[in-house]
Amino acid sequence: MKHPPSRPRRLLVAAGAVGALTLGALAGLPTTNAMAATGCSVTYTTNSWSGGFTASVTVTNLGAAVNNWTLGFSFPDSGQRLTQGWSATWSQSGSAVTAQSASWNGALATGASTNIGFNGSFTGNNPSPTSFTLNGTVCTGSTTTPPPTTPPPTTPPPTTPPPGQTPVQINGQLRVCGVNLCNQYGRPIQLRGMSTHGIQWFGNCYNNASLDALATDWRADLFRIAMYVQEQGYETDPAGFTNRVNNLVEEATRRGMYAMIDFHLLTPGDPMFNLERAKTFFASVSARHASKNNVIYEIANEPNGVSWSTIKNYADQVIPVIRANDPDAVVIVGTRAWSSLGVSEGSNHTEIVNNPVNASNIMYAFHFYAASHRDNYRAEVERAAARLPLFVTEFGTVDYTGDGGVDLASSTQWLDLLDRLKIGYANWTFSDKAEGSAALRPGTCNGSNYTGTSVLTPSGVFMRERIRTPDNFPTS
Ligand code: IDC
Repeated sequence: MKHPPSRPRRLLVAAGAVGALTLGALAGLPTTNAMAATGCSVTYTTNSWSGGFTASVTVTNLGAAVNNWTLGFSFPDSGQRLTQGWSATWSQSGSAVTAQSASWNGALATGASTNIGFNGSFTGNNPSPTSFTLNGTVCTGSTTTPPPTTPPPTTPPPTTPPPGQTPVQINGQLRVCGVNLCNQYGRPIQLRGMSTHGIQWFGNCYNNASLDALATDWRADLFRIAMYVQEQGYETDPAGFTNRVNNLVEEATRRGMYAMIDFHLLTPGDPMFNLERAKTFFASVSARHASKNNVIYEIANEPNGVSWSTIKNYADQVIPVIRANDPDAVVIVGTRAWSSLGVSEGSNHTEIVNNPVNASNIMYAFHFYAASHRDNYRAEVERAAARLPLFVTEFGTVDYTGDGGVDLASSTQWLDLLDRLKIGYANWTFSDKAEGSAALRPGTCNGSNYTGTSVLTPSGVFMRERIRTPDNFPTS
């Protein structure tokens, strides 16, 4: 359910260590008495802990289109320090902070936004800055009194799809109904989309141009955000990775896609190893996104080497943490043996049927790699789908290493089966890694074009073709 806009703010305040400040029209502040019109608005949000904080800064260009930009502001407290920034070149001199655009987010059309961020430290208080400049212009957020020389606002930015047309606008808050995923009209739907690669390695692949292409050229319904826990992931910088995930959820939301937050545990395969991290992470992201209707929580990518009862024990402890903040969101639980419903370790779905997770509105994950997993896995999915709500939160068109050639025949059989059973899926990966499963050709993420097939690998061409066909979501 969508909640009134005031709700997240109250939740944020109740969470204690979180502050939010929005300047200009976005905050619903009166704009009629705004000063002379200027060309930008800035939203500055922080998550702080003892002595440290992460800031998320969204810059919106309300003036003429620019090809690069510099954001400026001053820390109000002398103890505030910038430690590490991303998505821009950050620097601090005295209390003055500047962020210069990166190559991929420098171009901002009129009305376009981009999100950047940094980690900081503080000694006294951690007040948010109250004034920002973009290319030297003070950002008042006003669009109500353009100077006479300013041309009238042009067409909306490409990131704002027509009302009523995005997957989220059509389907709204989702809910598990029997073995299906249902939309706001209580009708079963299938979501089709792409997974990121590890955001610690391929963060540069998720920018305005690539996400626009995913939403409008691929017409994806779903964007899965793979946040590895180990392998240079979350455990190395919990606040930083939480912030990056939050930013990507906001970007998916702006484009009307469902956002799946993947707690990408893999090695070690025992989810209990990461139980406390999972609780901390999901408490934070579920508070932040409680008021949204498009967020799906995937709490354990691929448990392996552990029994189903251990996975269930983990799920029974993590799910209540999410529910406390976001009671109506769908949660997806990984299954035994790399989310194979147990098959890859000689078991099957009946262990789940006999001992289900103690929660409603949940689904179970199934993963496959088409060149490695064939008929016996498909048969098991067909049997399981009659009894359990399933979501294919990750699959590859290649073998289980994530590399090798596309197995077109097996991939087609798999997707035909998922279509028939209305099982949602996310393909591994929307990235330009030099491996068979990556949809983008190596080097694509250094550029600014992500549309069409010339930037795609064979896997990407196949997946785009499958994903961009009309959804025909039921609307009554
Ligand atoms: C693989 C990536 C590869 C990376 C490796 C590191 O494709 O580039 O070096 O992870 O962990 C999964 C996992 C997923 C794997 C993928 C392919 O969820 O993290 O990605 N895979 O091996 N399960 C089955 C296959």
